[in-house]
Parts: sequence; structure tokens; C-alpha cells
Amino acid sequence: MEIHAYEKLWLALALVLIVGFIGTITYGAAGAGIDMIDDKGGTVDPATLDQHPKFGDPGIERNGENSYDVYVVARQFVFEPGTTEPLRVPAGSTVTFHVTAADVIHGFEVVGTNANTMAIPGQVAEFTVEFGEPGEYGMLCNEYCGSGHHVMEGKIVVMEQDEFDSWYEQQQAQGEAEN
Ligand SMILES: [Cu+2]
Repeated sequence: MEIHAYEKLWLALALVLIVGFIGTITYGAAGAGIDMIDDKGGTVDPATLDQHPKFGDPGIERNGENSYDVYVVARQFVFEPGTTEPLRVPAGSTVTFHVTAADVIHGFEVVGTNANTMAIPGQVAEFTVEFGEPGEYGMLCNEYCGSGHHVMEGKIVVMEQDEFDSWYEQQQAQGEAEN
């Protein structure tokens, strides 16, 4: 059987395209430092979130030399913390986020980074982000969650370490005064 030269050319081109498309998907899924968020964050009862040891008073907690845990509750139509108060983290730190929702499904996206997850009532999404330089990041909800969805946003402020330390100490002191 004889295959026409043009036909061979088109076959080869189609093959290159198929391999190329598979390549871009593979790179996007595994090569760009993207981790999928799984169920390792565990579950919570969204109805009693207020009494939860961490989500009852969500915020940042130091868990090591330069690493922190951040607890965030998404609800219609705010992030706590993030919306009324910016979420503050120090520059050069490793931050593990624990994100859940109190009412309906929300999204939690840190604009300009890979951090992007669904916030599902009853489920905790856990992922780790490294913050390098001081700066500000927008935070937004990317799952339609109701009439105020378009205003559901917040802010992460990455502070200089010493600035953060004094703010953090002040927070701790306030927390103790309340308890
Ligand atoms: Cu929303």
C-alpha cells in the first residue's frame, strides 16, 4: 500500500499535536508544583464550628521556628480572618492553611498564587504555601455562593518578621486577656 507524502505529513502532524497536548496536561498536573487538595485535613461539624478549638476563633498560630498554621472560615459573604481584618503572615514563612465553610460551598483563592481550593461545609481543605517577600495578596471566593458572592473577598498581608512578631505578641496577649 502506498501512502501519499501529504498524508504522511498530516499523520505526523496529528501525532505531534496529540503528544503535545498530553505533554501540556501532564506538565500542568504534575510539573508546575501543583498539589491536589485531598481529604487529609479531616472533617468538622459545620453546625458547631463556633465551639471548635481552632475554627471557633480562626486565625494564625505559630507551630515551629518559621512555620505557621492558619485557620480560615468561609461564610456568606466573608472570610474569617481576611475580610474585616486582613490575614497577616510573616515574610519567608511556611504557612499551612486549614480552610472550611460554615454554610454553603465557597471558594478560597489567593490571587497570583497556586493556592486555590473549594471550602466545603464539614470538610477541611489543608495545603501549604511559602510566602517569600513582604507584600499583599487578594483573597477571593470563586464558587458562586449567593447574592453577595461578587463582594466576597479578603486580603493577606505578608509582613516583615519583626513587624509580624510584635503584632502576633499583641494578638496573643489580647487572646489571653479574653480567656
Ligand atoms: Cu462565593
